[in-house]
Amino acid sequence: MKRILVVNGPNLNLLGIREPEIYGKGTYAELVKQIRDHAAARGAEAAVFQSNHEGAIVDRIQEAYGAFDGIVVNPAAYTHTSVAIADALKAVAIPYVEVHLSDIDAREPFRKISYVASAAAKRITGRGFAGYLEAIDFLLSL
Ligand code: CA2
Repeated sequence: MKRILVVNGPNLNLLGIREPEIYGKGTYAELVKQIRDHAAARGAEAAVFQSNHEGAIVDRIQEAYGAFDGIVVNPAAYTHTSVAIADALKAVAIPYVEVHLSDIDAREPFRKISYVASAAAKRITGRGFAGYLEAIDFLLSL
């Protein structure tokens, strides 16, 4: 059975609480359920992780080495700042998809910079929760 790790960065645990016009109305718990159900329907397994701490995200990515077939990552604000998360993703050499709920290229200029983009197998932005499910399908097709 293929295993997919989904990694979510800071504040995504607050989904559904504020800014529904940018991030949608769904809660974080609903996102996790959709991801798990989607993977299971395709005969795969998804492990979902969220942290507000950069080092904890680096640790989780390192632990994925040899244990997962693909990673779906939304580093949230760390997308635009973290060389450490980008390095960890490169180090484990597991194919990964960069996902963002919003269209980061259509927002503030600082959101156009992504440290994880260059080594990503695919980038999906502005598709809301569906972006995570499309990312899983892409990774399972590899
Ligand atoms: O669009 C995305 O998925 C982002 O990765 C979300 C990050 C943002 O910093 C990135 O530029 C784009 C922020 C997630 C914050 O989530 C919230 C949830 C509820 C209320 C407020 C923010």
